[in-house]
Amino acid sequence: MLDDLLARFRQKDRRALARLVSLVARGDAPPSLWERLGPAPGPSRVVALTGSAGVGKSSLTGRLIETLRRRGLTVAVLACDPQSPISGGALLGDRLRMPSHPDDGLFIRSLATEGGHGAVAPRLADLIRLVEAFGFDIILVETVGAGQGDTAIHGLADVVVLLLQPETGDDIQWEKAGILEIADVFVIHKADLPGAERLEADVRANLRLLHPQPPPVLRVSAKTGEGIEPLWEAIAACPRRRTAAAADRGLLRHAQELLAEWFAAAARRHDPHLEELLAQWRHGGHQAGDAVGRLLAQAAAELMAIPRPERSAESLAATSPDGSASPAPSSHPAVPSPPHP
Ligand SMILES: Nc1nc2c(ncn2[C@@H]2O[C@H](COP(=O)(O)OP(=O)(O)OP(=O)(O)O)[C@@H](O)[C@H]2O)c(=O)[nH]1
Ligand SMILES: [Mg+2]
Repeated sequence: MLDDLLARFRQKDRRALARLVSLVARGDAPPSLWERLGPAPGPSRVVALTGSAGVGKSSLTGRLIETLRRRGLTVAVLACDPQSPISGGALLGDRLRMPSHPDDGLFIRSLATEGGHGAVAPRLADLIRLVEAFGFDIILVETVGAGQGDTAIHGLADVVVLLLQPETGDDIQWEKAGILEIADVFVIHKADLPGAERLEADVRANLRLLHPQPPPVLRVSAKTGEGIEPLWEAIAACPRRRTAAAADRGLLRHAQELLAEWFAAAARRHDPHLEELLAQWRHGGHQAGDAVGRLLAQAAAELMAIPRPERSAESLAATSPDGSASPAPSSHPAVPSPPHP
């Protein structure tokens, strides 16, 4: 069954995607799914919209979908919904429904948050990985701003957009611990309502205290369409957080693999320096930090002394600055290309 699903998934069959999303969301996906899925065709931009219940996240998601589809970008929506496990357009309100003629560039799924991290559905990271492997340009994630869940989404999304609305009578809606720190873009939503200007001034003043270079603050209304295009411009201008972090981890992984490879080779050829160090280590002659320092120094001296242009070029090429895997196949089995972030 999985074979068939994966074959159809690779042919961009959205029904197969929907089935796999259900499997993963329920925690029923076999572990082998991930290696068989293969790398994503390209990194998606994951954009999280967060904010209190009723602030207009779904309505704004609907507007963003229109803007993105007009630009020819494909969009997946994962809506973390505390109440409803039902899928589809009802969640997005009257303004946006699932297209009756399936739009191949759009996939919408609502996910129950029960059992997840506050506002975030369980297994959201895997679900993002799955829809990314399908090849969507943009993944929009709706989460209810519930403090803890907001922090969880920070590591999963490239860009976190926080929605605030005027005159809720809830003065501390945006002063919750941590929320100002994690958002990359601030939306004063329902800007058609009175009080938007004052809220914007308040938010800007607070952000200036926190950040030397405050993030963008935009007035937006899903109702009138005000500010939608500038909002997308601001989101698109944010660096891809996931990819930078993945590239950094990739460098560390390369270093670990190279060290392990050197260690195995030196042991095989009975390198006298290594054997001496190991003998002392076995007899408790070194503290761990000291022994590690000597080991690294030996490895570094050898690795730096031997010119290996093909290896260093390969290592660098394996992770391009945007974090994507190099198309050039690695000829060095010990230094594999990093998996797609
Ligand atoms: N005045 C005004 N009302 C809006 C705007 N956007 C959404 N609303 C209204 O706000 C209410 C909540 O909108 P949703 O889009 O469902 O908000 P949400 O944040 O997704 O809500 P939850 O998913 O329940 O947390 C609805 O009654 C919308 O019609 C806006 O720009 N201006
Ligand atoms: Mg909603």
